[in-house]
Amino acid sequence: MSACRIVVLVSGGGTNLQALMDAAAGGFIPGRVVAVISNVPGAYALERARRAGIPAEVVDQRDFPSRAVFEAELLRRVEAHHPDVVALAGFMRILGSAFVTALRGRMLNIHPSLLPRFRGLHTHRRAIEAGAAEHGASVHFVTEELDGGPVILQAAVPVLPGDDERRLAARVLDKEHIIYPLAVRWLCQGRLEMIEDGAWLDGAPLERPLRLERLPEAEWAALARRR
Ligand code: NHR
Ligand code: GAR
Repeated sequence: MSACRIVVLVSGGGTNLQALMDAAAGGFIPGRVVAVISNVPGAYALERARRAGIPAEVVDQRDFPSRAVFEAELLRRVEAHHPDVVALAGFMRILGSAFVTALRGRMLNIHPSLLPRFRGLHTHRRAIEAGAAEHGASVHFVTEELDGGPVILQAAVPVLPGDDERRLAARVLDKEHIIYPLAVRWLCQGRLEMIEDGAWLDGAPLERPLRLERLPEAEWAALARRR
């Protein structure tokens, strides 16, 4: 896929969106972000898209009578851009089966925990409360099961003495900005697939999620060449 078309769904600040746009603009991801769609009207991510000259759209759930009608419209708007990849980047609405089925194998999410630990919301607080020594982020294929799709790539950070939610979240976010562009690159390169309910890379099933810390030299070399 030489010019992979990427649609990014957002709800918030959009630092992961920024990482994806930068990675595509710099050639690390062989493709481009063709649209950014937010379910939250004032999201700063929309401003980031406009500054990059990328169409920014809002589909506000409050304008629709039900979740199903909202999702049908969101899907229509996503499909209008003919995406090869749909990236959830701080997207805060749970998506139903029609949406997920239509984009099966093409949709990724970045989740701020070492899945399968801490699915759902408030992951940093829950990691601190649980006394976890290690926390992190995961990129996974989106399936009907919330934060339950096959995990592709993870990065770990230590939980340090005196950490509060904000400090821990910032440490995790730095890793998100590395692993999300890398996973999107693989999907755009045609190296990453979801087969049945598993993630495959380079024609082999991932028996367990890859870890940034333990990636092969070639992947580190590609990361080092980024501008
Ligand atoms: N949809 C499906 N089907 N599967 C997944 O894996 C999804 C998904 C939609 C979003 C992101 C996820 C995360 O990374 C994500 C993964 C929102 C909630 C949530 O509870 C939970 C997990 C995630 C996103 N949302 C509330 C809802 O009722 C609203 C919360 C709010 O607006 O603040 O949709 O963490
Ligand atoms: C990120 O930490 C992302 O993993 C998380 O929200 C943050 C969004 O930051 N996602 C979720 O919690 C999804 N429920 P960003 O808008 O700056 O990319």
